[in-house]
Amino acid sequence: MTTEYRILSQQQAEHFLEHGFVAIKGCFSRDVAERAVREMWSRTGYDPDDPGTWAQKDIHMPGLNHFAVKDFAPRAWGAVCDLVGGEERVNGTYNWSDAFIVNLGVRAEEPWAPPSPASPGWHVDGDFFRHFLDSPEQGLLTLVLWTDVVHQGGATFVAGDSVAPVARRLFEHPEGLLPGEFQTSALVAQCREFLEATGEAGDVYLLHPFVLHATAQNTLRRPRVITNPPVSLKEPMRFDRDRWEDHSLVEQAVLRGLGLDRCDFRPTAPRERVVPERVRRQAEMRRAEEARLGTAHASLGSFAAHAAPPA
Ligand SMILES: O=C(O)CCC(=O)C(=O)O
Ligand SMILES: [Fe+2]
Repeated sequence: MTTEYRILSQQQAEHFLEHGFVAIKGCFSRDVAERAVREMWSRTGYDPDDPGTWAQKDIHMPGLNHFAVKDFAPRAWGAVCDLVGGEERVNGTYNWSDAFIVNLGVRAEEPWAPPSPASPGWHVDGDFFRHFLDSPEQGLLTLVLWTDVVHQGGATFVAGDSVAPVARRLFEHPEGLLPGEFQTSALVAQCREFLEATGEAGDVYLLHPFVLHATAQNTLRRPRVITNPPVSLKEPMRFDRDRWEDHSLVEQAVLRGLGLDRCDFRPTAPRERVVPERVRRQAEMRRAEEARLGTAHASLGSFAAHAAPPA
């Protein structure tokens, strides 16, 4: 029995189960992306034409403006619903923001090395909660591309076959794992499928929340801008639904990774929020941006109002 999806083809659904992600092309226009990137530059205070001013190479900006994906990028929204098992499973309004992650030349001085278990920084997203196999806080990992992103130009490193080892680790730890407790080196050592998440401004990668990924080298020093807004689920995932097809694609991928048809998972410790160091750092960055931009700050985010998805 096959499920009808709003946006995804059967092939894309199968690709997600097999490789941990789908890429949805052209979710918003290049014009809107360019406006967003102009705002990013004015917030940094760097001169886009003078790399000598790019003091920091890996910038994680605070989100100042939030906007509904449903309006801004309807096809991305439809695909998110397809992956998590329907709109009714999404918690609240799914928003994106201008919390830009900018790679201006990470490890540019080192010779290029393709993604491999030896690359530094492999992690799963979700630095703000204790992770269980069924956690609802990070329903999907999303990479929104605001610039063109090219080979050797800071395209996020992705381990496409990492869902299974991460699922097994979480299955073996019903008490949950804090963000630093995954021991990702041992997990990524089990992976063989490494790729760079390249694409064009306006493309969106939707990845399984268990996909290991890492900040990439940008030996080209070509400015690369993305965001990574999580999707939050209303309820924890379930792996014991009455019919197989009632499981979302994300849940099906977990069961596939575990080699099980169903599983009655119960956390043995309470769900827990964690306040990451990132929150304090970003509050500080926000104050620095405000001091530099003054009232101009208030008018940022207008790019979102100009969204007109390409035909
Ligand atoms: O900059 C990137 O490509 C990845 C960033 C990332 O994975 C994160 O901030 O969680
Ligand atoms: Fe990440």
